[in-house]
Amino acid sequence: MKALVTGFEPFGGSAVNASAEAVRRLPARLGVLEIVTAELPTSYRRSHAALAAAIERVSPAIVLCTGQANERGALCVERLAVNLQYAETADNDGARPADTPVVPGGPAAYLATLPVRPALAALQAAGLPAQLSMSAGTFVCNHVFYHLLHGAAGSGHPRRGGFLHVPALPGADAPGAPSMALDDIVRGIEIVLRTAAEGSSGG
Ligand code: PCA
Repeated sequence: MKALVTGFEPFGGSAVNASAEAVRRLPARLGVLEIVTAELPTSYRRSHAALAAAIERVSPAIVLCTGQANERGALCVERLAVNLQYAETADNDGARPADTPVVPGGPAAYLATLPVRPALAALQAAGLPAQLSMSAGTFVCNHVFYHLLHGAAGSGHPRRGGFLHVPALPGADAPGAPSMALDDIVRGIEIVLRTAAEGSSGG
């Protein structure tokens, strides 16, 4: 079974993005899963085409997109992608949409098709700070997540799609800002992938 896992390039003036660093460290195989990784541009205009091209190339059963959420101190299993774009600060192309839809005429929201509760339970059982999240925001992460689920709703591929927001790496942000060690982020992504491979598609 193939899984495509994506991270994002740095954005907002940061030199690193924890999601891309973690995704680069994933093994090529994880139990029954063959893992293929890709790094997406932090761009409203270019990110979903890069994701669609990777899905086309790999034909994965599972797609897990990951991104960094600066203000969060836990791994956040996202439940919902919304059809709304609003940027506090510009993306890497200088775009700052203000309340525009991701897909004009598309549904207001999609639910993740990964088993989110089993993923949360497995993360917590491993001792990692984790929570379910009802909002991936309105920036490029939500944009990509919405496109992933919108595409899957139309084509049936991938069967399971989800999004994991990860904290920044220690020292990458202002002193005292929430962070998580890279090894723990990598372990968290692996746990979500294993759960997606095993679990039901409910949750
Ligand atoms: N985080 C941003 C976009 C890229 C990333 O890693 C977000 O949360 O939307």
